[in-house]
Amino acid sequence: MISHIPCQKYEICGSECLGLALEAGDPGGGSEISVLKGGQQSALKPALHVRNSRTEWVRGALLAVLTIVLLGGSALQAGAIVGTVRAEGKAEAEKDALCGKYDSRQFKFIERINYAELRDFLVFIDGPVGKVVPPETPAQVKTERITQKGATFVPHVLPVVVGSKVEWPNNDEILHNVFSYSETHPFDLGLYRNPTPPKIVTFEKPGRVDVFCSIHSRMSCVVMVLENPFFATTNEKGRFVIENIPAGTYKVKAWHERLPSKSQEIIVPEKGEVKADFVLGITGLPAQ
Ligand SMILES: [Cu+2]
Repeated sequence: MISHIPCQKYEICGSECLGLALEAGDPGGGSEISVLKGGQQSALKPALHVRNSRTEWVRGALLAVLTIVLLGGSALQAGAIVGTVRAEGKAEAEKDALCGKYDSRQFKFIERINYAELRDFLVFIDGPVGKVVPPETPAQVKTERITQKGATFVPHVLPVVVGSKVEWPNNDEILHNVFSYSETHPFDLGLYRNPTPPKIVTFEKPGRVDVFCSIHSRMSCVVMVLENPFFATTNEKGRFVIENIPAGTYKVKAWHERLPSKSQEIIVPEKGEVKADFVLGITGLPAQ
């Protein structure tokens, strides 16, 4: 049932409002408004709002202009960096393999790096950018036991903004001892297994933090503590996207834990995206 109710009487609308049509007991959408009707409280839903049309039009136009300025303004000031990162080994190194040097029993089981399959690249803007607000929810580095490969930290590379908390749950039934002797943030969580209260480390200084387990040789990971939130890890195809970057000129760094980093100066536009591709390898190191 639809009825017209003067708004001022029910103190729902502003002074320009001429009336409010309310539909009682409508099971459809819309938030319910409780009003007193005939001395009883009824659950009513707004179905039609009648206002002074001229005032409404002016108010609507002003709101639209304000919305365009606010949204358009922020969109115009932020761009994105998109691109790829891959690694490349030294071409001469393949000669040994091609000439059968690895066929002997002595070298047969030695694992060589497949540069084409390297993962865990990180791309970030080097240096501070604006005010940093660390996330309230701690990031997590879990331990996951993989059959015949030993315990593993997941993810292997964790980028966080400075001031972030990181939880270190042990999901295995066996003991682990998570520690780092890095200059950036040395810590030792001691021996523990699940269930235990979450072990948490807060990273207050920017830099690289290599983390190990004192029991299992294969267990290692890297926490990269960064000075701004503009970073991204690459996907399985080596692609990355860093979005909502304030327009400006930045030093953008591509990083891998076992290769020298490479930087590019990138001009982020006020709108749209700019491309940046990186190839990392053993280059740029001093010859001995
Ligand atoms: Cu361990």
